[in-house]
Amino acid sequence: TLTSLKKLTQAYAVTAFLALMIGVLLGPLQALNYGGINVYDSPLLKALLGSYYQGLTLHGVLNALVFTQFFISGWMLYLPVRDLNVRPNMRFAWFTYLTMTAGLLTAAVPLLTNDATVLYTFYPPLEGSPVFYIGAAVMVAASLLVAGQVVWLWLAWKRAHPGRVTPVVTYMSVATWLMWVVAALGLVVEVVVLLIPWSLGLTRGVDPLLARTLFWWTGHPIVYFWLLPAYISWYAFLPRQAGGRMASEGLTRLAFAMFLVFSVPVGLHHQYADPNVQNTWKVIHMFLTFLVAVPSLLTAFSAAASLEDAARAHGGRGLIGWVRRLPWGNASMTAQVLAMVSFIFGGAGGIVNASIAFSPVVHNTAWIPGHFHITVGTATTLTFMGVMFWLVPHLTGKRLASPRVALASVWWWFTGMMLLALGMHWQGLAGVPRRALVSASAQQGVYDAMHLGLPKAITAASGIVLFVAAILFYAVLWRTLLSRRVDDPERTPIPTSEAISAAGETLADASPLVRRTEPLLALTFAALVLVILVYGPVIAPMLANYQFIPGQRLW
Ligand code: HAS
Repeated sequence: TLTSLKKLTQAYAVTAFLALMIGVLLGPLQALNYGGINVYDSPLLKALLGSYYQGLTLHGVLNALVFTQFFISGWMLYLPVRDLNVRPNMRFAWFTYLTMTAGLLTAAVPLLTNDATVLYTFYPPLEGSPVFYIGAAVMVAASLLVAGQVVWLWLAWKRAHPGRVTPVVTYMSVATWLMWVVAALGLVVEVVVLLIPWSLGLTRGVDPLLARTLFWWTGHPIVYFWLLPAYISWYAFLPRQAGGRMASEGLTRLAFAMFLVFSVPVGLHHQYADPNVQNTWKVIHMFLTFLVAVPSLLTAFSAAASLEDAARAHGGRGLIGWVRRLPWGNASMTAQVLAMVSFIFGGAGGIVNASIAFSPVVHNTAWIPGHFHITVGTATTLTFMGVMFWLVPHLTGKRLASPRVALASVWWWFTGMMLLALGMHWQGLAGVPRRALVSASAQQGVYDAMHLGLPKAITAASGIVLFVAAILFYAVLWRTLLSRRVDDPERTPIPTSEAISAAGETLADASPLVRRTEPLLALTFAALVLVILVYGPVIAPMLANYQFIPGQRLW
């Protein structure tokens, strides 16, 4: 079973990183566009891509949706199974992987033929081929099957171990999967009930406002579905990699319990500009958004505490001088710490976005892609890149090829993303829109008149820096994967950390915090109730006023 499980995890991870590789190659085209250089008009790209929007759709779907979902599904099945030492039904697990891959291949056809150029948000009335929506639905359904399998295994473990505290890695994984189940409901209803019948021509039209609302029901918590698997690494594995211990198991559990309850009822912060939604509800979603930032602030505290603990244990001194004593030669640790550093800015920007008073300044401008490249592009992606440096040797028994190149690749990635964020936030504040071919000659004059030479140059340069980072990273990854097996894979163990403040084995001995956060199913129920309370009054009038708007095509 273990060999099969490792192969499955490898299959998920390799599929994810293949998707990212294609998506990342399209990235510099976007960055150059915001640098005022339109490479989409070059003969080669004209032959390959239907338009800027097709390139942008592929970039967003592959990086944000496909890469994340495949990596996370493998990662968050593998970790709890190893943590609990249970035997999953491997046939079912492989079936799920194959279903997800079938969904991906199905959705890929219209994406590649320019029949689903609807961007990764697929807002109606922009209309794509039904094949795209069906493929996407199958992919999401497969992720829910993984969720079901993990929750099932955890419940079986609980039955077999009454009175025991769920081990912390499993706790974090199950909480994330349960959050995703509540979160995915919006997207499932949008795609299955609204978009698929509409794109098949079975309904007269679709209501864009209702569809967007259901989309953001899932669309905001999906960012925590991308972030929390990285947090699992920051909490459970990074401390050991840095030579130290997790700060507090209780605090870790509290953070994940809060994410489970508060991640979903916040989606209206993406819709402040939408008409026909009462301001009261927008403001309520805003306050709940501020609340869901709290577990990230707890994480910032815990992560910094465990890094400081590690560095001081190795002779680190001074208020911030201890930082030098972290093992900066370790590419896996470095990737994750750099991901955290960038996330300080990404998180702060998120709080600006969420503030209803600031939102009109930044909404739909280049600021927003600036924000999400130092969240999903680093906190998530750079962390997963760092994880791969130990996960691949652990799964395969192969040694990491060229650790120095691996180290260089993560510094290049971090630098590229920080430059991109700087250039894009700057341009956004000046009013440059997002999702637009700003380098097209018709609009060029407007942006030239804005004297944005420096931020444009920074953005264009970031695309090149990220391109180099990707070449370095993939050279290491493919060389490692294609090398020969030299070790027993278990010689590279999962770097599970001990905790300074552990939870204890039994619920009877555990602290009140650990005991109260243990019932994850009850917390899921609370999350559902909260979602119904804050979405019910928003969605009910939309249903009563359902509008049939015909589809439009962008390409
Ligand atoms: Fe966001 C838009 C608000 C987090 C991703 N976001 C987006 C979009 C994406 C995205 C993809 O309220 C674009 C969607 C689209 O296409 O339209 N976001 C937030 C808020 C947070 C947040 C409040 N976002 C994320 C994360 C993402 C992500 C995480 C991906 C993984 N976002 C928004 C809003 C919009 C938005 C509005 C809509 C904008 C609009 O107008 O359209 C919060 O969760 C952030 C909390 C985070 C923190 C930071 C904690 C810091 C940590 C690091 C500590 C560092 C250490 C390092 C310890 C408070 C944990 C120590 C260093 C040493 C060297 C020792």
